[in-house]
Amino acid sequence: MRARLDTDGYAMIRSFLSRDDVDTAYDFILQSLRERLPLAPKGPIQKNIGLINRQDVATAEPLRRITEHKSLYELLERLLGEEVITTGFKWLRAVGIKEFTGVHMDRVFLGGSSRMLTVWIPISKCPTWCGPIMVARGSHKDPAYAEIQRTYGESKVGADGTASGWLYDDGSALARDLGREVEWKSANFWPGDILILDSRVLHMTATNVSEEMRISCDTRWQPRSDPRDPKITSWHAQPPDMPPAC
Ligand SMILES: O=C(O)CCC(=O)C(=O)O
Repeated sequence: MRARLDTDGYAMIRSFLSRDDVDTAYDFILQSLRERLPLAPKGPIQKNIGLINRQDVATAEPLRRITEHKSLYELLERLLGEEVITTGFKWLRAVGIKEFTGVHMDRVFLGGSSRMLTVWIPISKCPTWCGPIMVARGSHKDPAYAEIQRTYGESKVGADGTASGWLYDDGSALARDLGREVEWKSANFWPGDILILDSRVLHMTATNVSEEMRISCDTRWQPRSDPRDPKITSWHAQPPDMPPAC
């Protein structure tokens, strides 16, 4: 998996998290949204849902059970070779119809550790028509991207990554400016799958052309001993195992 991340800039693992836990988180999110928004009883179709501002939902127990699952700490620890921490803040997104995320790399949004990794967690079903992540394979280290890495990759952008800080809105602009094809990789994602991303790999999402919200959560991980981005005040380490009950 380390070799895969190094070569491609991403690695996907199918059915890594418990499907039941992810479905429970999905139901909890829907219920929380319904309390504030007049959603249709089935498959709500909306724009600007604003879930990214609901840290009360993003950090609630049903979400933390997946976004900070023990198995994720263990995986990241093995990938990074030492004890890891994750941001208390979670980028929980409900992406409405015709919405998408533009081309960007995570490094410009979150500085600190150069070894930071993202774990993207689809919470709703996310086949290609619901707007899953697309990764420009190898863009974190391929010399063809050196200029972008030197300029955009070294910049710091402010906000939350819902629109500002994108290199392009339109993914085809990347190939045009590079003057060569971009190997965009994507997949149909299902609850339980995860995608790990290098902080320098360019990625975006497809447009959600379905009639349902695409719900997913981006989580960020780094070695505990590395510098931390001061924008994030709360970091979580793996809680110690509880002793078995008597
Ligand atoms: O889910 C999205 O719309 C964007 C996710 C993303 O770009 C990330 O996790 O870095």
